[in-house]
Amino acid sequence: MKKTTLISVLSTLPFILSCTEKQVEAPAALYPIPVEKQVEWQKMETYAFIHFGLNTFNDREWGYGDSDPKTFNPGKLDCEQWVKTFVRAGMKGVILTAKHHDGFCLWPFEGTEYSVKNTPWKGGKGNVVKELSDACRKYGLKFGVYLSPWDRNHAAYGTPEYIKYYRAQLCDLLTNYGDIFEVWFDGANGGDGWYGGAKETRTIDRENYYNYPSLYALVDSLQPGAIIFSDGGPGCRWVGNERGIGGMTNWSFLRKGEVYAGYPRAYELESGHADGDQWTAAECDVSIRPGWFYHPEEDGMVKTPEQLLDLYYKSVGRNGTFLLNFPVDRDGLIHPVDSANAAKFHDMVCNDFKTDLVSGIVPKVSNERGGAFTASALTDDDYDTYWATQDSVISAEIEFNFSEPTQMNRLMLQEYIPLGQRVKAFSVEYKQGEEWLPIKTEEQTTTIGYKRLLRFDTVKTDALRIRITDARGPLCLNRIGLFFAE
Ligand code: FUL
Repeated sequence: MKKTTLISVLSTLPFILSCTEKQVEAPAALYPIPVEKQVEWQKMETYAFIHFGLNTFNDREWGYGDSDPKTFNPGKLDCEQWVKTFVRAGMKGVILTAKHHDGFCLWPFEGTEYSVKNTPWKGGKGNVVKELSDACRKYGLKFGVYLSPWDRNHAAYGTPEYIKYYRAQLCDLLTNYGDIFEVWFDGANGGDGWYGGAKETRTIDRENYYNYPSLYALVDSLQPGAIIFSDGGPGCRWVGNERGIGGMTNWSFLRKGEVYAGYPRAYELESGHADGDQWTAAECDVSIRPGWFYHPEEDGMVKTPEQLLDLYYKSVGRNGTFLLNFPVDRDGLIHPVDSANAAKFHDMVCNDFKTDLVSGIVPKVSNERGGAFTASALTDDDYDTYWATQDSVISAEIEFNFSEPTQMNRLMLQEYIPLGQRVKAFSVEYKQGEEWLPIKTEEQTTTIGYKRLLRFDTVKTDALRIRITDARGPLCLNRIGLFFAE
């Protein structure tokens, strides 16, 4: 070798060395991906809904818009009691029906007489939106509002004038009550109503009447941190049923611009659109009683802690959030049965996930990207560390071995969603002797997303493996937990 060649080889050595030492790059994001506030919203997992208003006092679900405001008189109203109930139930926020379809406002909105200001409650000086938002701040809960687009009281409903009124209400709510984490645009719209005494049926063009894009822009400008809920998002979507149940296959995507309020194929919302180009995860709403509003005859029909736990697995456990409604009663309180059941439900969740059998255990994986993206990230407590495969690898096995036969019946899987949702199919097996047998579960093991929880028949085994068999791209999982719920 000539001397000059040797010198040039030697001079490139440091470069070659620094290349091999170079940090392994993270997998590229796989679109669509959530914005940061959507990830934070999904981490809330469970939050409460409140339906309260004139309907409460008139035994209605959908007030016609003509109930007398004088009937609204919650003698013991105490928003701190509501909020303490939610904190005790492990919930992270609450969304209030500031105005339901009957048009009655729980705050003294200037543009109408149909509000708390014309009720006997606190001599007309009360404001439920203020009291609840204050209580939320005091106890560390997030606060959100439901403002029904449909208004069966307003004389101008159906005309452009009503849209001005509606925007003014939204502005008021989003300006004067601190941070709002979610704004709820209900899908029920148009039909018969009192409408200032006209008592008629008014149909609107559901897709265009409200000019939703401009309403969403208004929300974004006033509350940039808020998630916008509607049947089709954009922030989060309705799950397509009011039973609180997400699809076993649940993509956090929708095809942009396709779903609107009253979308005829609502069943698609349970699973989302696998080929969607907009990140819009599912929110699973359900009431703790049959009705959304309080009816005394439903006092004996409150969902049991066991039923709520089942719904938790079918919502949060299927890549959704769980929005549980509490119908505040005529005293202005959450009924004791409802709060007791919600608290017990939370205890049951905590109990099911009390001891993570694989915490800190590093599983054996069939592929690893290297660098920071190692298998140890699967069982640490850091949300933002994750195991990833090499770019060309879209299936893998993850195996846990135990030093002695161990009982288990719950599995938790989490994909690192800031980089997208990827997994399409997986299976779970446990070892018996030399054989691998499938766990017995009623769940289809398809998507994972933010969180997937599997309940399966108890096994006692010294090894469990998860086989991810198909995905949209290289795998990125940040958490696996394994539990034994007694
Ligand atoms: C529906 C409404 O019509 C119900 O009254 C309730 O508010 C529920 C959450 O959404 O669309």
